[in-house]
Amino acid sequence: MPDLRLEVADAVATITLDRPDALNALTIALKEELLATLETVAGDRAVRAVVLTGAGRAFCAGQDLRERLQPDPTPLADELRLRYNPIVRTMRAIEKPIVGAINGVAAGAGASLVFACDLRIAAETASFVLAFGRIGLVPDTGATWLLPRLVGAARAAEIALIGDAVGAAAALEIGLVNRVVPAETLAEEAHALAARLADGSPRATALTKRALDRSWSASFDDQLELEAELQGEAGASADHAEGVAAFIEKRPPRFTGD
Ligand code: T3D
Repeated sequence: MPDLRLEVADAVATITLDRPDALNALTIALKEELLATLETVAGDRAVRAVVLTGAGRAFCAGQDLRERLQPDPTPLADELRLRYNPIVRTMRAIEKPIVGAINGVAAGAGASLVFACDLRIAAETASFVLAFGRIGLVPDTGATWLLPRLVGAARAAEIALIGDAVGAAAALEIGLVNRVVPAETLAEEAHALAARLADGSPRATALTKRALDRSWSASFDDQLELEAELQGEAGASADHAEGVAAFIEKRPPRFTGD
């Protein structure tokens, strides 16, 4: 897989978009590799958390605009349905937390990939730009749904309609990212955060991710019922029994995901 790297260590899969000369812009090949890698990671019980990052000075500059100038490009709507939407759907459906490690600029669909992560940790040098308007396009790949939920309607409108880049410090202030760290320590800190998530009960983490996602379109009563259902499932797991035993025995739990 030439445009993407996958490394697994400490139950953390790190996926690195690896086209640094083009700021990791998304070609058809890279989108297909990313989706296939997410699916592989989803099915690998040895992986309990994921880090998504970029090689070089950018996280991802969105659609590769040079590729779109090739003869007979896929119509935009089809490209979204065929390749972009399945990526962000998989990111939200995958039963493992995804930490975005934003090492530089995230633009267009690159920003959408960031929004689709569960947690976001940014280098001080990171920035976010919904570059779509500058090229006469509409924010896509989930951006119009995810961004208002992350930062609120007013800020989302400003970011989407005006299109100015949001720097790392501002992104932290508006809740777009969870943490900002020096660029030199980003990879290490993202890995450490993902490793902490990987230490938790995989079942409980997966169900918590599902509950948080469902809350965005559920009524309070629906959510109460969902919590009861998911708690029934979590409560019947070996991980719950292990968590309680570890607490009583004053030792760290050893979760298996069962
Ligand atoms: O299929 C569909 O089209 C529908 C889906 C659309 C989803 C989208 O993502 S649409 C939005 C596409 N992305 C953009 O419009 C962003 C374009 N890039 C930029 O605005 C700027 O490059 C950045 C703000 C991201 C960074 O600026 P800067 O000054 O740090 O870097 P640069 O000099 O502009 O770029 C460095 C190189 O990367 C340069 O190549 P060169 O001249 O050194 O050979 C540049 O052409 C290349 N590059 C940057 N972005 C893209 C790209 N090449 C292809 N596609 C890109 N998106």
